[in-house]
Amino acid sequence: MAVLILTKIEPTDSWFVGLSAELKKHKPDLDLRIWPECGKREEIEIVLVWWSPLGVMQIFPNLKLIISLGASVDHILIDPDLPNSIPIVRLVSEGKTLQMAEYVTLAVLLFQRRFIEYQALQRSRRWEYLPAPDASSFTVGILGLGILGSMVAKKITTLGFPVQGWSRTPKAIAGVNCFYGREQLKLFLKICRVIVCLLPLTPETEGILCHETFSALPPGTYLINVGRGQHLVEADLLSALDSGQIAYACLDVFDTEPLPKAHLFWSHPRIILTPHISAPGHPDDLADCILDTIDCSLSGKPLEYAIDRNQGY
Ligand code: NDP
Ligand code: OXD
Repeated sequence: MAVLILTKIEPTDSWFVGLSAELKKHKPDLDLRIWPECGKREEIEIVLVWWSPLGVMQIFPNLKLIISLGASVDHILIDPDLPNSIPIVRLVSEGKTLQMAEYVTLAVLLFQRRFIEYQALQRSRRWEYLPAPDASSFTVGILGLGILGSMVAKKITTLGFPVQGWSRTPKAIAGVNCFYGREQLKLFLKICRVIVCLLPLTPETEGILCHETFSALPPGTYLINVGRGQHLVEADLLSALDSGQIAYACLDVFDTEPLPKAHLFWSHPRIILTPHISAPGHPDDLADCILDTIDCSLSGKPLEYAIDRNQGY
């Protein structure tokens, strides 16, 4: 039984090198191969995927399990030749979840305590006081209350921010005002001072960060997008920043990654951006999760983070 890492990213990328080393360290007898050096195709039973070249997954006749090397699976489901009926499991680890909670908490605090404006003042050597709203009046709204959204909600409530969340199905989370479904979206947006996108990318959620959504927010709301670049209609964000409907945006994900050098977002004074690093996880922790999933699959146990292909996440 061989396991293949399948990605378009250079195999020399440090994240992949770190992960491969940890997998070998945790399980020295693992037959781990890295695309395109896959050896005999019929020996590959498990693929570890992050943006695979399209059409490749169908060439392994004995494939039994697809493991995403991220929390998301949109990069797998876009393959038109994806083999049917093979379970797809996403990568969920405590380390990744905590990193996401740290990232979003940091961005919320940067906005609430007006650090970006202070940075601009610093550049022009101006000593000025900017009043900051109390946390208790700064409602944080989280789109997506899954593994990541619910942990972010939990961490942020401990700092005294009112937190509300929106999901597809009803939820009950202590301390979080929960909304669900398209019918409740506008009601949810109405009092948010910050919105955080932690949705999976599906046909229902694509383009959700658009003019209509921004218009339902109070003027001067802050945006944090850590979901997917395709959730955001970029032109609508630029207009909302121009009009002040969105005050500032913190973006970690983009329609095209890496973000093209000429893109307007790089130098926009009211955008802070990071290169998809909010929650990469720790290689040893990720290797543990991957090997646990492989063990479960081989011993026929239920796969905890298997996705529902019909829902797309
Ligand atoms: P989960 O699958 O655990 O949670 C997804 C949440 O989104 C659920 O609450 C779900 O609702 C909700 N949702 C899905 N579709 C809709 C919809 N149509 N309307 C309203 N709510 C909806 O995912 P995770 O929390 O683990 O991850 C979320 C996303 O975060 C990933 O898919 C990925 O895109 C992004 N991510 C980004 C990273 C980065 O580095 N920037 C790192 C990791 C993840 P319900 O609970 O009702 O099913
Ligand atoms: C992702 C991840 O899905 O980094 O973006 O896990």
